[in-house]
Amino acid sequence: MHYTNLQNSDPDIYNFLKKELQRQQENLEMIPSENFVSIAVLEALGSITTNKYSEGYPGKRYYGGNQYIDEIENIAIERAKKLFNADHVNVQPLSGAPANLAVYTALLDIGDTVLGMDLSHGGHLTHGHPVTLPAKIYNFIRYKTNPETGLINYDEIEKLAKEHKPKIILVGFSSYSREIDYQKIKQIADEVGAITMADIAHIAGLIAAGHLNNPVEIFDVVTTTTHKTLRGPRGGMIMCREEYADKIDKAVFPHLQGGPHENIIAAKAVAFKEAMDPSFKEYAGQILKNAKALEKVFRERGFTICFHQTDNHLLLLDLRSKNIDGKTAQEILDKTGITVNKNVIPDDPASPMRPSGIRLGTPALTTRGMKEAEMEQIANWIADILENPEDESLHMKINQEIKSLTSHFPLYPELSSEE
Ligand code: DSN
Repeated sequence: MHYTNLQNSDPDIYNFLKKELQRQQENLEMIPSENFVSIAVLEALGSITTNKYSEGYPGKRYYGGNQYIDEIENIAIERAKKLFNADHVNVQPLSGAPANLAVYTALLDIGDTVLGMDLSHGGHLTHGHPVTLPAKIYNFIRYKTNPETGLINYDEIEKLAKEHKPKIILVGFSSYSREIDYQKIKQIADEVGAITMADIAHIAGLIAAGHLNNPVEIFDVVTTTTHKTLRGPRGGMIMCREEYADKIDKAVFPHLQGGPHENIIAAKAVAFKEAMDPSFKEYAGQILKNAKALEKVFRERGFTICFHQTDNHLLLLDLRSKNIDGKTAQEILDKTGITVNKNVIPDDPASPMRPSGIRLGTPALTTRGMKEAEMEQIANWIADILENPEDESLHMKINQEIKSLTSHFPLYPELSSEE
């Protein structure tokens, strides 16, 4: 691995970075929130901008020496505005959870009500799960999906909105695989005078590429992470209408955060430029085709697909019909070289530590260049493994086949060396 200075100064960390690189290269990464950034993004992340403090915003910093940092942050903001057609963008949130907290801090008073999706139906911890701080500060009411249609229960949202008069109606999910009707939510919100908020962390890249509906043009506030399908560095971002800009900016700094991480902001700018390239539209389209290819095989092999189908980059499988739990499935797949995550299914009767499902997605494998044929092969391997959880010789055989497949889709060859 070409990190010669690190190799000399800190062999412990170097060795684990080398092992992690090999793990990423040899395994099939199918956690839908993960991806592989470009070398250019890695270079910006590892750049000298990490040395600089820059509390404040471009043109209004508290410390001197920020003339170039201002340029970098302004480029990131302008690119994000163009990419999503946003009025105002704050690129400083450290990640998705801080971005969501900043929106709540900016727009809610203590005790105010938010209508958000139930976690087991695809919602996110930061959307008011009882174990989180926002749930102690605000009043979260949860809606669910409709088992008949597999879709968000829009009728339930309307009923709950009329009953509870929320200050915010929140959509955006981490294991929901269907498209979202933002216009319908906006209409309901307008009827009860609620602010509309979307968390597009999982699907931001698919939206930026024009493949999924864009809530930024319809909603008041939209948060996202910049990794996942957007394929940038780990980080967060908030987009909003101009009328909320001042409140949002003040909530991010100084209410919640101190100095922004400008190396990450530089890397966000690089990733946004990459996402504007026509090749990114093609990449995002292939993510969708690959998810459909997985869905086809899992359906043929008798797996239960939560929410009936996928319209995006992920699939949530209910494993109960295969008599295996999500934790065991994750562990066996991990040993075989396929990385997925155990996940609760809607109204899961099992515990979150041993839930009934697994969640898997295609962004990372698509970055490696894999297409429908590879997805079909991989879905069949997963089905073979989960239908034969005790068959270790089968697992070993598949592991060899996975190593052979991944060797044909090189990852970070620039970082590998022959030592
Ligand atoms: N950890 C991210 C995910 O996997 O969906 C978001 O919390």
